[in-house]
Amino acid sequence: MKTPMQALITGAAGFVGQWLASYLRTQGWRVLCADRGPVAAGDDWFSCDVSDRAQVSGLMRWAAGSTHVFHLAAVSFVPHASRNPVGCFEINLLGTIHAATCMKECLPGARLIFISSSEVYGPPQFLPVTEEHPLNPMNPYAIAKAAADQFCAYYHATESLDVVRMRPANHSGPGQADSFVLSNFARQIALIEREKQEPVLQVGNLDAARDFLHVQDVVRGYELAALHGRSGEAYNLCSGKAVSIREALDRLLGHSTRPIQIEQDPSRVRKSEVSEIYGSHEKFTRDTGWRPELDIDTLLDGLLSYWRVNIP
Ligand code: A2R
Repeated sequence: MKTPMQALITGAAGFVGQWLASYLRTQGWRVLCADRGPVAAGDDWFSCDVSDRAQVSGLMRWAAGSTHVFHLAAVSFVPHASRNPVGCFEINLLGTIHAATCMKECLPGARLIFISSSEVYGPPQFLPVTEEHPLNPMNPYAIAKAAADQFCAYYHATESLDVVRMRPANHSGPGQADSFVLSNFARQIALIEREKQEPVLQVGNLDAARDFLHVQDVVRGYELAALHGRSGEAYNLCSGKAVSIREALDRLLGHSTRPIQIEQDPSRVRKSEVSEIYGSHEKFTRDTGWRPELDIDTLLDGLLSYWRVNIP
């Protein structure tokens, strides 16, 4: 009988980590989970702060037999990273260096799937953004991800670490924190429908256009990267289309059961906002066959349904 793949997921208690663990299990993987802080009961969970090398080494030993490490643990929200750049670098950069170097020692031969970010490209010099686009990260989150991404490439070249670097575009879906824009809008609509918020929706910059993916397409992509990605390569994971925040909001409002006004909140407008960005997933599609399957309406419907049942 074929030995099942064994995945170790760091950041497994987070938004994408939970989706990834469930998806991999449905695909027949054995899944081991790690996150910081107290862990869920069960022998498949391990508590580990990735900024502490001794803890990461302990994690890799605990996860003996893993064929793949999906490294998701990170400060994932850009404004939090900007408020605490030291913490961001300790987790997003050092945490990745610890994962890569400890894997070489404790899980030789295993593949690292490092979750980088499309933020590493910065303001686009051309569209769609391909993997050849220069890295020009513009905030501490993106700078730390870019450095970690480059460290993985270096460690592949010098130490033959089997690593695939994923650069996902914005992604969302049920369960995402409401600090992220689409989840935030959907939650506000659900609150308004329950009359727990005045019928006024607070927004930031609506003119920005972004490349959005459904989290289910993302985790399917991560599995394909694990199985078919070429070692050492970086891959964009994106829809290939830009949707303006205004359009996404209009579509969400179209599903609302109440009339809602829009109000701009200056504190929600991000500085040096890139007006439009979208990527090319051609390289990843060529190497793995992945294509996005869930459109923006499916994503928005899922968010609204989620918040309608998950606000207290
Ligand atoms: O911040 P917490 O306590 O919610 O925990 C987060 C965890 N994490 C850590 N785990 C181990 N050691 C650390 N020092 C550490 N710092 C944070 O990583 C959380 O449970 C997880 C990240 O999940 P989310 O914040 O929900 O992010 P999401 O959207 O699942 O993104 C996954 C990956 C990240 O690398 C993003 O930068 C990338 O996809 O877009």
